[in-house]
Amino acid sequence: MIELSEELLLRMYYKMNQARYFEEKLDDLVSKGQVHGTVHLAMGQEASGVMACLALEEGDLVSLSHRGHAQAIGFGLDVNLMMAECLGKYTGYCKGKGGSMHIADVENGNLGANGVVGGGFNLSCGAALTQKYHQTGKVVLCFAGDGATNEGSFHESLNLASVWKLPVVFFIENNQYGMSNPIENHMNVENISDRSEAYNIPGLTIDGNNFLDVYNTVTKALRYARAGKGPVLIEAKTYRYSGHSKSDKQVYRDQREVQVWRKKDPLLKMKEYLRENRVFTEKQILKMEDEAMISIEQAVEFAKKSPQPQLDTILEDVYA
Ligand SMILES: Cc1ncc(C[n+]2csc(CCOP(=O)(O)OP(=O)(O)O)c2C)c(N)n1
Repeated sequence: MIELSEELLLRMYYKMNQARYFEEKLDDLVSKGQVHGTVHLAMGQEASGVMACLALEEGDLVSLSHRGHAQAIGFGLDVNLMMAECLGKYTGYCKGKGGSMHIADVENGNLGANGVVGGGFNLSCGAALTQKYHQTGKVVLCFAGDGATNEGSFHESLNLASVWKLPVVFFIENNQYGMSNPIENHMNVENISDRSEAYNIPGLTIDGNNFLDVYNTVTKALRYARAGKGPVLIEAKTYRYSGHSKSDKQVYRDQREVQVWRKKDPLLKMKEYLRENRVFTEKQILKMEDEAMISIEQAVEFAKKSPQPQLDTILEDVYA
């Protein structure tokens, strides 16, 4: 059993709430036409995205999926700069050129969210090879969705990561759908973690809505990879409440299914845990929720007040 300090539990609950409020606000801004380009919301997946990142050590690296806001918040990105990026402002992480799907901060170890499904696998292997070559003792945490594990890049990356014993943890958020396609229509395995067998690496399936399961499993997997034993594949079973992206009318699923998963909401589950274990008083819980909400309101203010990129910056940071 991994010890959780009060300080860590506080950070966990605060960040899960920040992730939820961030996307609620973003969803609202999308509906008002204030966000250009698409966004992929991860409401319902907060325990996976946030907790996996909170298990990292200083200096570890991440590669985020296209559904990466909760992951980025867990990794410690500044919500002001994230919101500004989503609104296409010059103060954003990529000076407004990337938008929601390309939030990156390479200097600080965030190799970036990725619009290419499966694009993070080989990128993570490259970064992990660098860590191994330079003996940094750092690990790469690679996020992707269930659909991405049908891409060739997933299989090529697991193969090479296994052969070279690379310090990388592949963390798959199985939210049951690839766009409108339910998982049973696009793969014939019960658990995505079964795919690890083909590459002779450990594979684990966990409840992605249970913050403790996610945190404990990723912590152990990172230790394993850090010890030079090679990669680990983790599948976190979870669910997204929103549509695939902003244009999705969700005709492919029954809203009753969404309601079933809402009863297993990761934030509610964590709140129950805090109450049952009397870690914080009701007042302290409410205070954390309020502070998280205020931080997001401030992020929206910051983003709205920020300048648009100037036309003469259009070729800045363009490599090809
Ligand atoms: C290489 C590539 N193929 C197709 C797409 C279009 N696309 C965007 S998201 C997506 C579904 C991905 O599903 P999954 O990996 O399960 O992630 P989720 O969206 O469920 O989080 C697809 C096919 C893309 N962006 N990149």
